[in-house]
Order: sequence, then structure tokens, then C-alpha cells
Amino acid sequence: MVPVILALGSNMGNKEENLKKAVDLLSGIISDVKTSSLYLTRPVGETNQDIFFNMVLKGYTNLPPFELLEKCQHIEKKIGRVYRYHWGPREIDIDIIFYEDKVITTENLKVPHPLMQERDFVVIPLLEIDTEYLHPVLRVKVKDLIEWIKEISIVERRDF
Ligand code: PH2
Ligand code: MG
Ligand code: MG
Repeated sequence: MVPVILALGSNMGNKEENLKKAVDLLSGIISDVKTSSLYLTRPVGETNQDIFFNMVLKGYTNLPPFELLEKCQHIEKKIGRVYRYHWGPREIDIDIIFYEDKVITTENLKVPHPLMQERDFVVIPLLEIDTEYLHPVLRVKVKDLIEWIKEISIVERRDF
């Protein structure tokens, strides 16, 4: 089993319900799941859309990276994700942030997620789960990623 960290987001439909369903389905393929609080965040990038609910999850898996990606995409579909446009509104987004200490740079899968260190809605919830995880490219621990954050999008924290 290897550690994985996933980032979840939703800004369409019943956002909290979508995240609950995602965590539930992910618990079927990932062991020892730990979740962060829920963060309400202003949309980053494509700003003209509804507020996001974001959270981070850590667990352990036997699935190779591309099988994990496939399963995550299947879960997104099952929850009703519809593609609208690049960085557009989504019922659920499940991104692989870290997969053990692997570096993957394919078109379909980039791990570590190349923008994670800029995004407060990934770094801040991740601090609740694992401050010592080493970013395999930047070679710094999660607790030191604070410096890379570009803008604050978080407006509220709630228990999940
Ligand atoms: N995801 C994006 C683009 N912008 N902004 C927020 N606040 N939360 C997200 O999850 C998010 C985003 C693309 O995946
Ligand atoms: Mg994403
Ligand atoms: Mg995604």
C-alpha cells in the first residue's frame, strides 16, 4: 500500500452531498481514509462561477496511478459530473495531488498536481492531514508550501 493525497471540489448541485458521495465511493478503493474540513472558496482562474466547496483526503492504495485515475474519473461520472468548459463549473472534481513520492508528467495525469502549491484550497486543508508529506519535486514539506500560495480564496471553514 502506498499513500495518496486527493483534492476534491464541487460548485454545482448539492455541493456537500456531492463531496460526501465522493468520499464514500473513494473509501471503497482507498484504505484508512482521512478527510480535512470543508472549505468554502472563491473560484480561482475562471472567476465567473459559483463558490466552491473544497477538501483534501489522504489514504492508502494498491492501485497503480493510472488505475486510480480511471477509478476517480468513474466516480466523478457516477456523481453526475458533466463537462462544460475548461475550468468551468463541476458537480465534482477529484484530483490526484500526490501518489507516494512518484513524479508523473503525462498529458492525462500530472503528479504532483502542478498548481497545488499555489492553491490555498489544497495546501490549507492538507495541513490538517499531513504537515510532513514531502513534495517530491519542490523538495519541501507540506508545512513549508504556505510560501507558494498566490492568493487567498478561502472564505469559510466548516466541519465535514
Ligand atoms: N478548481 C479549478 C479551478 N478553480 N477554484 C476553487 N476555488 N476551487 C477549485 O476546486 C477550483 C477552482 C479547476 O479544477
Ligand atoms: Mg481540479
Ligand atoms: Mg480534475
